[in-house]
Amino acid sequence: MPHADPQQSSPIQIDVAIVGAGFAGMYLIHRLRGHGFTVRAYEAGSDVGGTWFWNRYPGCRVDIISPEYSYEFSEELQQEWEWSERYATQPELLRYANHVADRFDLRRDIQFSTRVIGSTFDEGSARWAVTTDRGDEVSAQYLILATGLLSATNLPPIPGIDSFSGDIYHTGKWPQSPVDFTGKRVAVIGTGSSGCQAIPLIAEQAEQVTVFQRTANYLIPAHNKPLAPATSRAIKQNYKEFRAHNKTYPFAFFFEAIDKSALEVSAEEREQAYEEAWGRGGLMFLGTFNDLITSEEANLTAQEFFRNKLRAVVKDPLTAEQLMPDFNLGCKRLIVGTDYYETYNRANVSLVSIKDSGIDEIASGGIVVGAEQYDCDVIVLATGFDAITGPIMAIDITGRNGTAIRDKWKDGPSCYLGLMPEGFPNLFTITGPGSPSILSNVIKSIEQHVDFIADCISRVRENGDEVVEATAEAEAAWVSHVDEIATETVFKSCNSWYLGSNIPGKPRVFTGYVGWPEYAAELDDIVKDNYRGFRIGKAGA
Ligand code: NA7
Repeated sequence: MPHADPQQSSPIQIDVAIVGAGFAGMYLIHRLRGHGFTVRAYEAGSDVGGTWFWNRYPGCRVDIISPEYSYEFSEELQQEWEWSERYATQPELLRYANHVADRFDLRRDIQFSTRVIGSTFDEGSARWAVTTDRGDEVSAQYLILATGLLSATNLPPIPGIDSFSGDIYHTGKWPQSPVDFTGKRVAVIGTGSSGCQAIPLIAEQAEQVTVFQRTANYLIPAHNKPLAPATSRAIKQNYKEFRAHNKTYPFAFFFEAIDKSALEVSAEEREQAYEEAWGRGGLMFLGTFNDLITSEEANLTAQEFFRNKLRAVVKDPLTAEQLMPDFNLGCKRLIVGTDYYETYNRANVSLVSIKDSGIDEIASGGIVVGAEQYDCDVIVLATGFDAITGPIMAIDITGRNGTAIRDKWKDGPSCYLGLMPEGFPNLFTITGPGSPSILSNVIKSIEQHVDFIADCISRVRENGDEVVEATAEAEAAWVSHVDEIATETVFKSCNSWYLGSNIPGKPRVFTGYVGWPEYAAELDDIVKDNYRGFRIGKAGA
């Protein structure tokens, strides 16, 4: 199989340059090699795994059931790998990534500890000139951004942060060796999924934990448990059907909604349905009724049930009130967690609501809110990510007519199908803005995009063409279609990283496509329609 030769003189000539060696980059290498393309991936980390390489904070787990959150491109792989728990931990997911890299001999086409810093499209040759922070110069026909949804960490610009005398860790860039909190006073800023997963475990070790919460979120119990061998065997006997079936659901994972409105049943029936969903746990809680994401009135019934659950767990009434979210359930991604609310019943854990005040500053010895300083030895920033577009905008990418992606997207990202921004020929984004990505089992979305791209560029090559690019009309129509669908849901009714509104100054644009099966059908139609919305031709034409 042809592969890129790193000994070649500069610039290295390859068919496809890939940015990132997480789950998307890894499958790209495998799939494109299979089509005879020369590929090379550039990865900032020192090994494979992407999100699961960097997020090593205590308690880090996936929120989709493990046998679903995995590749299906190789039957042998899915038969031989054994998941040990319902929701895999980060170490297990990283072992899986390493296993895949070894099994398919992926590392020979990955350059680690290398960050792509710039890329310019040459209109004459229709090739991308790619540069890295290690001085590499690469010429590639295609540039594929497998940069991940949650890889650019959000470091909040809190005044005085550099003057803190203790250690500061961001959950998304956690040290490779475990952090010992024994005897420490720990401040945690942020109560999204990362903070809520980490806090219970940090609290077990630390002397004291103070949690700084700007927005209370909804956490649904995971009810995590070992994956029974019989369950695993049953799935493996019919893996193909299991995968196909799960992709018929709106987010491409098993999500059986009761096909009734929350408003059409009696109060008793509703309560019972919520109890059962709570007992099952996980993201599926949002599917207890078929209109929780489309009707605010229906959503209110789920909120009320949730609040009662919370009051029953958290003993201190003021803390319980502060932990109550005040927006539609599911508007921000639900958190799937274990023992989070129970942790506030511990004597060494306290909650500081900074909803109205924010944090004034970080001093050398602690965190200052109003007139009060909360002393601490360690700060954990669980402050999330500049999602989806952050890692793309961090690269100096210049397309046709010298247009920079940073300029094109300054008022919000526009991208045809979440796969290709117009004006950037031969450049693809995996799970880019406007695709189901953030609202899906992302491994299914990755495989879908990689397969689409591999088939598309093979077709370009077979026809003797050199360029594929999105048309401006197709992109504009797609962007408004994505927004139209989102407007019919509760997803735009709060501030979330789905909308970019967690990052100061970022344009507020909904970046997900609601409805995986409809999106999949659209991609199929587009291919049948001879790549409708794309222009395919010769370089320079
Ligand atoms: P999230 O979900 O974006 O959570 C970040 C948290 O940090 C959230 O509570 C934020 O409050 C808070 N935050 C961010 N900036 C600040 C400042 N400046 N001051 C105080 N608090 C702040 O990121 P996660 O890493 O937890 O999870 C990301 C996804 O990973 C998650 O949805 C799962 O899909 C897996 P805010 O809500 O913005 O008011």
